[in-house]
Amino acid sequence: MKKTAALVMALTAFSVFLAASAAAQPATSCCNSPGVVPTGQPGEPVFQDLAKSGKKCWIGEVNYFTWEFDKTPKMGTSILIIKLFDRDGKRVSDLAIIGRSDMPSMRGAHDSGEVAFKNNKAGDYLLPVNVVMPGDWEVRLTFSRNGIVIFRGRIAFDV
Ligand SMILES: [Cu+2]
Repeated sequence: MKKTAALVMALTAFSVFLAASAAAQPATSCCNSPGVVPTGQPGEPVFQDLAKSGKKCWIGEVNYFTWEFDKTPKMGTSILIIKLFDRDGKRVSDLAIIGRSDMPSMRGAHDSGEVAFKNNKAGDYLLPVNVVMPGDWEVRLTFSRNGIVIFRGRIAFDV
């Protein structure tokens, strides 16, 4: 009986201690929990949707380009071809272009990573795109001059 009473008293004292220490916590300690922080990375670059295949896509007022696939994309490898021009319509190849393909609906599942386009003799920029599953696909394009990104665009297509 005595033992029980002592235990009850000890528990009561402990509860009071817990309540006191909880009250002593700063009121702001609840904030900054991961759930409160907005998801998505701040400053994530925006890739604007490009004009249709064969249409002029302007990069500022200095260059424009057109894009096309060597064939309608289907399962397997298609080649994405970009032709770059100066403002007067003369073919140029003085920009670096990087492509990255993936399926938007399952981002990361088939991410190609950033792959540099390669120039052929005519100055076309070429990128093999590996379509490994039917569905929605995209290629994100990044254009750079002397290491500085000057344009980002996105091609979306279904297979
Ligand atoms: Cu997929």
